Amino acid sequence: MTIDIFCDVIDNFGDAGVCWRLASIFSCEHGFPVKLYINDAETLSKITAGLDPKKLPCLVQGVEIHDWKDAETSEPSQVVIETFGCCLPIAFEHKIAAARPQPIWINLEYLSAEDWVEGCHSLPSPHPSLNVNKYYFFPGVTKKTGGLMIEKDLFIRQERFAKDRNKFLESFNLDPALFTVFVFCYPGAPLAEFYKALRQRGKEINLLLPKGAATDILSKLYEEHPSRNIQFGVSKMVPQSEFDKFLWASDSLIIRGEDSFVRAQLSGKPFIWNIYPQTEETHIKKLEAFGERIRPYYGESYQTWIDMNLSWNKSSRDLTCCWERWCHELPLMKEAAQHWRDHLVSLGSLADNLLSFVKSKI
Ligand code: TRH
Repeated sequence: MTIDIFCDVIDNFGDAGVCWRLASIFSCEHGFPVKLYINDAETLSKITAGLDPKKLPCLVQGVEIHDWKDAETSEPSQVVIETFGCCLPIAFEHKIAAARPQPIWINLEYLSAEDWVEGCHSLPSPHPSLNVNKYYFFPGVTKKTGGLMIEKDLFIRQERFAKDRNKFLESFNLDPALFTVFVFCYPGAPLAEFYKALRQRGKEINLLLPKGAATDILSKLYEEHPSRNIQFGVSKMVPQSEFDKFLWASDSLIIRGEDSFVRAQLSGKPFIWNIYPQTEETHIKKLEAFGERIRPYYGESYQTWIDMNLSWNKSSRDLTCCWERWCHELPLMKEAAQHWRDHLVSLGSLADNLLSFVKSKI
């Protein structure tokens, strides 16, 4: 099966991150020829080893990476995956409609745990002017959705990493015996409140941080109010294939957006989701909808989970008290996170689910 994936990078790393993960799975696990059309290869190159954004098209891990504009003069593959409703070039849409057999055209949507997703998943949407359907494919956390991207060797790699965990943390000058929190969040997160909570608690803690605006804020807070109980380990950006190591090495995770949020869930570690901010508090509705999905798995620790997550996403909340409860209930939370991970695995991998769907339409 030949596959095209279209990626419009809007901001940050999530758009490129989701597309690259999907492209890699199709290429490396299934051996399919994959073309990735992207409008910002520079961003992709920050999370992909071996990609020179100035030298396109190029082949990386079996994926042909093209500048978006190349699509205007290319023929569609058997499966065309538009991501996040990014709108394909008109000329390319015409070619999809005219091709025989017609390619299967998928729009891979954003992840949301809201109820309406189940009703819309896999529905066709007729093109307004061409004789072709586009199918909506929703990732999700329930049986009636497309599931999440899970590489076949993910848990084997996680298990193997366990013996390297201490060395990994030591490479950032962190003491592996300390409680370690990975912090990958937006600069608008309540970082001052978080830092205050860590100082007030007074227990020794490692913060593992990727370089970026949020880390700069935390570093500045540290300079202004140095605290001996807090150790910083700052990492440069690593290729996506290495990203999970941050999660596996940590005891609690603060993650954001979509892809790191998914990876955190699959790591089976307690996580706090700094959700991508939207207008009219839409993101809070999404956070609460997700909360309702995990509630049965979290049982007694659910209240702490949701209070903590709301604190990270609504600045008016008292974070110090939530953090105290979070640390206290960590063993319960860890057990819950693992049950939730098992549930996600039971849904099957999004790539497999998408292929089954495509086959049913051929
Ligand atoms: O970067 P994000 O905030 O991305 C987004 C975008 O804002 C996007 O517009 C929005 O649509 C989406 O979220 C919901 O967060 P996310 O999704 O977690 O993506 C980060 C990616 O970067 C993920 O694939 C992991 C990767 N990454 C690395 O590969 N190496 C690194 O060192 C780091 C820090 C991240």
